[in-house]
Amino acid sequence: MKPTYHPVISATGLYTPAESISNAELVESFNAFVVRHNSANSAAIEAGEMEALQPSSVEFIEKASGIKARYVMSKDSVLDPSTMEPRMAERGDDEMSIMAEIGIKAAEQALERAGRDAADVDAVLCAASNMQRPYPAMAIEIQQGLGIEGFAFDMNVACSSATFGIQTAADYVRAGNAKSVLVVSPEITSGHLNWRDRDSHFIFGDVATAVLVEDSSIAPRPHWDIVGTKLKTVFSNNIRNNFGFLNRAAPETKDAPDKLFVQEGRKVFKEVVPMVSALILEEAERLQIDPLKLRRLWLHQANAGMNRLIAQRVLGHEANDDESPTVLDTYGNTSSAGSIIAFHLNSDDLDAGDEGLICSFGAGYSVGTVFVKRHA
Ligand code: CO8
Repeated sequence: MKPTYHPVISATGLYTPAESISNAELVESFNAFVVRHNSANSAAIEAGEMEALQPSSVEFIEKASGIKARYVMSKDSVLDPSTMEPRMAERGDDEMSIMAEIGIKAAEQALERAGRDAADVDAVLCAASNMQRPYPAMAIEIQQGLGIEGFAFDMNVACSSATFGIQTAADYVRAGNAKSVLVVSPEITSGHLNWRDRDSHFIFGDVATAVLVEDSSIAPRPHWDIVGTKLKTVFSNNIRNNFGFLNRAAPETKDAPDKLFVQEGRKVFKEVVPMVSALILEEAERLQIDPLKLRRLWLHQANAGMNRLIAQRVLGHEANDDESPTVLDTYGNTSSAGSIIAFHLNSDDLDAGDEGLICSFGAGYSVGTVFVKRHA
């Protein structure tokens, strides 16, 4: 008889950078940059040839997004008004790269929590918004750092990278091609955020997460059954970054705003909320899960208002913190890692049989749902 396999989440891991930036610190630095910029360009501004930059505000940031702070890998250079970007010393080819380093830290925690020896893992997926180089794959460096045999590759679906990674890992398990797969999401978003852009300078933070997806036959107890996964993409220019290897040498590339993260935040908000809620409800129906009975939602952490609306449409009432926990206030938007951090920090208290949903959404557009059930 053909064997059947059941993918589960055995454990998760989290790496949080040591340094955090509060909204007050961020706004002070941004506003110092605005004063410098406006005074350096005062003649052009007075002549009407250039618009004066406007200051940012802590109140706006908190009200519009729910973000109060974010962790970063390189605080001083991000806050210095003369740099306003992370400055991390380039490492030699014989040293471990920074994305691999933080990814490994998150992965080691997941392995430890699962009681799994790295040598027993079959594959590593590095699923993140940006890779620090095209090749060799970050995933293969992580694989080597952990001492894993088998195979590894990178995948990028922006904020949905981790959930797309979980489905990919689950599919390997279902097909019998792997029994233990690590999905690692090192998100150094500070490197592609435009810290000089008032509309978005407050959004992102750095972190790394790891999810160990395994066949139930080898999984530790308790674990999380993966009841069903669903992915969807619809092309949109509303979240975009044009930086790439084809324009790296162009003189206008440096400091060009379109070579960093840009978005039409309002349009994203309006278009993504219905798309995500509809996908969740359709998938719940297909899986014969009553959405009103979902014990907890671990949603992508981009905007508190967006999560409030999505949770309300799914659960049928305004969700409290227990039903839809937020990590946005302390971590900011950590791209694909957000829903995984929320799950990692807020899932141990659930009981056997409780059902919940990990859900991501973001650039592409891309949406990923992972319905899970606590297994004793
Ligand atoms: N301080 C004070 N005032 C401000 C500021 C500021 N910093 N910024 C804007 N304002 C002003 C504006 O000028 C505007 O003024 P007016 O009304 O006079 O024109 C007013 O505030 C309102 O501005 P907005 O319309 O922009 O404000 P919103 O209420 O729409 O809030 C948000 C802005 C928070 C960006 C909101 O639209 C939002 O969160 N939208 C959803 C965004 C989202 O989910 N994006 C997903 C992106 S993540 C992703 O997919 C991963 C991508 C890859 C990772 C990249 C890593 C860097």
